[in-house]
This record gives sequence, C-alpha cells and structure tokens, in this order.
Amino acid sequence: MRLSTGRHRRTRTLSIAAAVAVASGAGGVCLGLTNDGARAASATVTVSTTAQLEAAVRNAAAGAVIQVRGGTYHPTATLKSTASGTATNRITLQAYGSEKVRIDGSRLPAGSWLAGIHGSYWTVQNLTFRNSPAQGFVVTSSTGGVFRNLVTADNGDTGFTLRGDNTVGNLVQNLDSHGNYDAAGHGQNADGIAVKFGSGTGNRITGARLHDNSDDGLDLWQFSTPITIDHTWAFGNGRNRWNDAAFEGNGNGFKLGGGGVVVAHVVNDDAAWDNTLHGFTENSNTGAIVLNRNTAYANARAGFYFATGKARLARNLAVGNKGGLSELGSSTVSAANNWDGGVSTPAFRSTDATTAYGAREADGALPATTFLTTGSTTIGSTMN
Ligand SMILES: [Ca+2]
Ligand SMILES: [Ca+2]
Repeated sequence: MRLSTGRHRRTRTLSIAAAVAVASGAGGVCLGLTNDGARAASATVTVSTTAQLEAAVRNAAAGAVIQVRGGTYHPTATLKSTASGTATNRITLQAYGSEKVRIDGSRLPAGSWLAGIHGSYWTVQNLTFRNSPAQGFVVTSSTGGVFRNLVTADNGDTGFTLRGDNTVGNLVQNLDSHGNYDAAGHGQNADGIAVKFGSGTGNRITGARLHDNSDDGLDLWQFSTPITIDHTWAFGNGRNRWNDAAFEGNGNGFKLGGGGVVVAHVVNDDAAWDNTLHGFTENSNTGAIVLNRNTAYANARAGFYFATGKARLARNLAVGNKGGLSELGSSTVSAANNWDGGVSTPAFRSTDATTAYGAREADGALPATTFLTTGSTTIGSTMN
C-alpha cells in the first residue's frame, strides 16, 4: 500500500518535470497539468501555417489560447471543434497581436462551413472569415461565447450564425458581415447574422455592421428566447449584386422573427437604411418586441413594419422609407416616435453614408460618423 502510493508520487513528480522541460524547449508552448498530474491540452500555441491552424482548432481544450500570425490561411476542411472551455478556463482563438489574419474558405469542398464551434466558453476575436462555399462562422448550442471584432464576408451563405437550443449568454461584439450570398438559393438565405432555430437567454449583438448581403442584415427566424440587439447597423441588404437572373433575396434590415415564435426581442439604438424590404420588421412574430431609439432611412418598404403583433415602439425615427414610415397593427404600442402625433422630425446632419463604411476605431468600435445623426437626445439612433 505504502509502496504503491510512493510510486504514484514519484511518477507524478517526473511527469511535471517532463512537462516543464517540454514547455521550455518548445518556445511559447505551455502545457497545463491537471490535478492528478496528467498532461492537459491547455496550451498557448502560435500558428503560422494552415495545417497548424487546423490542428490547433481540432485539438483545442479548456485553457487553450490559439494565436494566429498575420497572413491568409486556406483550410481544406471546416475548422471544427466540439470542445468546451469553462467560465474561468476559456478556449481562445485570436489574431497574434494586431496582425491581420484572413481565413479563406475558397479551397473547401462545396457545402462546407468555414468554421463550426459546437461548444461553450470560446473567445474568438480579431479574425476575418471569408469566401466559404457555404456558411462562414457557425456557433451551435454555445454558453458564454465571446465573438469580438470578427469579419464574415463574401461567404456562400450566412456570414455569422448562432443556433441551437442551449444558446446562452453569448456576446457578438463589433461584427462586420457583408457580401454574403447563397448562389444555390439565388440569394434567399444568406444573411449578415442569423440567430435561428434555437433558444436560450442572455444573448446580445452589439456594434455590428451588416450590409450588402443577399438576404437580410439580421434574421431571428425561429429563435424562441429574447435577443438584445443594440448599436447595430443594417444597410444595403437584398440588392442583386451578383447578376443572378433568378434572384430571391429578401432584404430586411432587421428581421425579428418568423416560423411561429412569439418572443419579445429587445432592439435599441440601431439603424437600418437602403435595404430592399423593411428597415425593421416583426416578420409575423406577435410577441411584445421592444424597439427604442432606432432609425430607419430610405428603405424600399416600411421603416418599421409591425402590423400583426404587440410590439412596443418608442422614440424611433423613420425618414424617407418608400413604403411608409411605419405600418402598425391595433395591438402595437406606439409612443413618441416621429410618426406619432405632435412629435417633430429632427433634421439629419448628414445623409452621406460614406463614413459609415469606413474603418473601425482601433478597439473595433463603429467608425465615428455624422450620418443619420440629429443631435437629438430624445429620438432616433445615436449612430455610435
Ligand atoms: Ca429569405
Ligand atoms: Ca433571411
């Protein structure tokens, strides 16, 4: 008995020493140890080739930090993981320092997603995912994910997706998602961001620019729990930019339901302009959607379309939407919006959107702009 314990102890000591030796010899690779002395896959890994990136994602475990050196990477299979971190021991995938990293899906087999995370407590930041033959970046049934300063562009279906039950407490911050187009569907499905087919509390989208996608800017089809969306811009969606003779893109800025869900999403301080359908729409969601201080400008249909549900709209601003400022039903609550009686419409400082397309701030925040600002402290989006 005593001998056995001693042997175990000696083995453990040796394995720690071996791990330290490996760590010091491997230049930046730091192996973690579990309480029983076993080697864990938690490590800081810096990758500079596609093969290294693929392996690092495939082998990631709680505590892993994957740093990607600047350059363009061409995966030949979906970057996929089913691993989860924990709240205190996350899995991180990020650019190395301030280097520019493009992960390009143009060498993937048809129908492949570029990245698929099926786990919790991931932080993914400062990376671009583009040219996938199908979806760009898909997160399934994640708790506690942080997806920050990402670009999802020119993919063959939706740029960024959260989906599945047990989608809880995720933050999508400062996403740029544009130019996504599903050729096979003639553009009917590729949104900037989709939170679809699932449920779970505490999910937030903030600081996003969702533009020039074939279908909608944002789509919450059949997600049955409230999502919070703030400081997000959706613009130029639904236009046939691909010379598709059978084009079927819809082009709502913010599509806030569909598929029978009744859910009170919270939509504050956002803007929708130049979309080919509505700026903001319930899309048959009859829940008590909350919309405060949003701006809809120059959309092809209604600025705010909430004709059948119980949405509550306050202090929103609609200007120049060809299908009307708003279309509201008898169960909608509308107060202090510029279409309500006695509310004046402040003038825009600028209707030139050029700066809204510009580079983000160093920390990833939306670019400073006067576009669609009014200086009002009571009505419309603050555009920041
Ligand atoms: Ca569609
Ligand atoms: Ca859509």
